[in-house]
Amino acid sequence: MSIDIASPIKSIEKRTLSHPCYNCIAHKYARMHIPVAPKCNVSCNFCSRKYDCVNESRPGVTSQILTPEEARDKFNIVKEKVKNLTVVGIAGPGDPLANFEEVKKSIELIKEESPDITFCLSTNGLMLPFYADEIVKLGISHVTITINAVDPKIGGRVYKFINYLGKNFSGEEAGDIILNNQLSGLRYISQKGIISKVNIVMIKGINDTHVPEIVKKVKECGAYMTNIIPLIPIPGTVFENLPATDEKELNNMRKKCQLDLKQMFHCKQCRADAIGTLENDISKKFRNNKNNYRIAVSSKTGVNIDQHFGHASEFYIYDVINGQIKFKEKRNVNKYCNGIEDCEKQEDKILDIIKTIEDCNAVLVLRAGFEPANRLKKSGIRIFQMYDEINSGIEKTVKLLENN
Ligand code: CLF
Ligand code: SF4
Repeated sequence: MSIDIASPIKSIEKRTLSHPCYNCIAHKYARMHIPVAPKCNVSCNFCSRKYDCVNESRPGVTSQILTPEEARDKFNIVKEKVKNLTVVGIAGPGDPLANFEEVKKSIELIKEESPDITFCLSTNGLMLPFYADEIVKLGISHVTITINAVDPKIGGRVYKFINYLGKNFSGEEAGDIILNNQLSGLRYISQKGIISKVNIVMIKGINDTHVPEIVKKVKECGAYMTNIIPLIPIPGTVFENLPATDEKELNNMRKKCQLDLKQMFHCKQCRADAIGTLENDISKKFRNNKNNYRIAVSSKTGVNIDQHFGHASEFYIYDVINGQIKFKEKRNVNKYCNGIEDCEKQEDKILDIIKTIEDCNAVLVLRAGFEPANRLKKSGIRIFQMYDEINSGIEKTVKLLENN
């Protein structure tokens, strides 16, 4: 059975030949990522959700989220300027299948403008069996699935948790659920003629010796190639203290696995808004300077930034999306600063607070002690001490974050 991609236009073989990731000699062609997928349905132990999905992107990078209409408009601008553009990819900043409505709409809108363009998508695979038919119908010809283990026990060490059909799972149970869906999804789309690549994050002490087994298994399920990528530890994540994957060991592993299946050696771990050839990213030219941020505010009433960090029993969480400040929610925490007798427990309580706001880029407080400020910094959360009205404080903070 083969995929029906508005056929007379381009065969799947031609699309693969002009896809710069699937074919290393197609380096003269450009791809464009549209960052329309902010949410994720799993929590990988190497991921900080302040940034783009690390399963496909470079760690520590944040892309500006677009609506489907904005993605279409940006595509039209890029298409005009980048004549060698062959591929539109969706690789985050979260998981495309956790944002399927936005992904679907974006593809439909872009297809109306340019029916000949190749569509590519990268997912953690949890929801692949649910959306596989829609993916085929939309004419997405190339799909990447990140599979970091084919043993649920090992998978259970890679994910902090997965959110599956509204429920959180962790450990081996999570590893089992996601693996079943990844492999059945991979088998299904491969049978339908989609060309699939499997990304594997090589993590020392977790799955490094297991990588050849993953490659063999995904080959059996129909994968066209694998892309073994390095772990780059990010501060504030469970794997922050693991070593970065050694480049030599990585290349040796790729060479070893090449005997079983085609390997990618030229991946750039690019941004969720990357544009251009793999060698020359020109996304900066097409980006406005506004990034997206999540900011926690310590406030007594929700009007002013007027609460000491240690006295906060709740934080007001705001998202700044494309420069617009939006209130998201209130989050409760245990106070840690109850008096001198509680001092020995402070350590844990600071950790509780940090966990409550770990997905935030910054926290705004009236004052904070040296110890919590230090711990927040280590977790990658910037702390700003000020007395101000909340919106005004956030605006000032965003300026500081943009300039830094
Ligand atoms: Fe993008 Fe990924 Fe498609 Fe390529 S990237 S969704 S397959 S169009 Fe390419 Fe970038 Fe490596 Fe990805 S270099 S991170 S492999
Ligand atoms: Fe992060 Fe990507 Fe894993 Fe989601 S799938 S937790 S965005 S690395």
